[in-house]
Amino acid sequence: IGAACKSTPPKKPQLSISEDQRMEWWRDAGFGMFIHWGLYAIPAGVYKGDTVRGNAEWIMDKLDIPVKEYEQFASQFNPVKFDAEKWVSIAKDAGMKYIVITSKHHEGFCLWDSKTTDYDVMEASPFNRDIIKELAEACRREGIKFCVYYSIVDWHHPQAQAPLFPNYNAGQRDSTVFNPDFPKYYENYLKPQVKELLTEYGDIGVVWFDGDWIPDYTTEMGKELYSFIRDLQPQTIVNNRVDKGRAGMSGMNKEGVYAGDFGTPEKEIPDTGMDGVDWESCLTMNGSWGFKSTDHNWKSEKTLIHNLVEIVSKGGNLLLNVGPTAEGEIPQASVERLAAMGDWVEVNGESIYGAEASPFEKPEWGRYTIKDNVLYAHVFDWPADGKLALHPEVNPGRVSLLADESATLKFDGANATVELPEQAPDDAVSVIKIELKNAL
Ligand code: FHN
Repeated sequence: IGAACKSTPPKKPQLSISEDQRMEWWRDAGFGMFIHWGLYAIPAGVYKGDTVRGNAEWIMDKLDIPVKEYEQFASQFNPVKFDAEKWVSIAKDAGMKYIVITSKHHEGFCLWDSKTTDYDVMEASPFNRDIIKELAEACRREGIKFCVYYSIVDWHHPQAQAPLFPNYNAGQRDSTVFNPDFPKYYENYLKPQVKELLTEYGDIGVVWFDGDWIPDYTTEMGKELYSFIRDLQPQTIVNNRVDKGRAGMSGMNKEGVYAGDFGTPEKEIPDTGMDGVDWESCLTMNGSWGFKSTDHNWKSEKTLIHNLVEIVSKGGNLLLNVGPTAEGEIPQASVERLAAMGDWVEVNGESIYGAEASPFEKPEWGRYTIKDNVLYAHVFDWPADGKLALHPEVNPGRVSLLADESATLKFDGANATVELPEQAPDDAVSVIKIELKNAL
């Protein structure tokens, strides 16, 4: 009989993977790039002579720009200098292992070709290129995990708007305002968009939700969305802002049962680590997530390296932000700092990747990390007397300076002190590798 009967291939069983298996690459990665990019890069914090206070990506809300007026930026969005390969190599050279890009921020403009809306880079802008697709492919070519940020808040969609301010999104700031149509937005717009991102762009490392604070979004939706993603890509990690557990900018969950795989401290580093809790501090290099033309208050590379070491020494990850310009370039000030971080990580990365918090209190002169029974002493400030007093429980074998193996370090076992090389190195952070005789 004609064509052979086509048997439908057996449905691939969804691999049920454990949480530890799912989190393994992320726990080892330690360091990722956050990218805040959207129409807000065009005003870059300034509109009709007014400069937005704080984050530039909030300009639509903070300067009360009506939806119809803000939409005009879409026709101006033409980042001709966007080069996904270049962005990925900047991240990779910095020692970053994953990239999280704002696929859709609160403004509602989608950086991918969505079938749910024309308010996206393919339909509404002259750029007409699928940015999410290009970045995902560049990440895969370079072995960097591709991840997406997705905003639950949507200042452009009428069913996600606060009804008291039909043309403004200012109502989003009023946490008592409810939009009766929000469940329709959630079911018919938000979920289909998340499904597009999880089914049309290959493996997604992390879905980084944001906008969890709006009253219309419920914990029932959050838990359902988490399971929805788990079904689409069992290996994908989801942050805690998918649900309603986050206790403010500290980023950790309050008491209760909430969905999400890791906590999200924002623009801050927790005082201490938390045993058994996965968390990631997201930090900016200046004061704004989105590109802000007037904000030149850049953190030094030394501060950024200290931030990375501090976070890893407490068992967390650092998600460090860049805000590309409307032309599609990562600001030079960010590029320079990331290159300097990369130089440091190239020499000292073994004390960061896969390293964990040590059982010791942080010493005055710096921070400890630990991995495979090796203690890494990160020296922020060299003591004047050249003697690093180590924790009395430290019982090392060999000690060496990661940056300069030739430097002689004397170890006085009795007092657990490491003597420094004659000339203290001028690295932002020097790392002493202390091989421990006994497992801690
Ligand atoms: O409102 C957003 C803000 O624009 C930015 O995206 C940060 C990044 O974590 N999250 C929200 C503020 O908490």
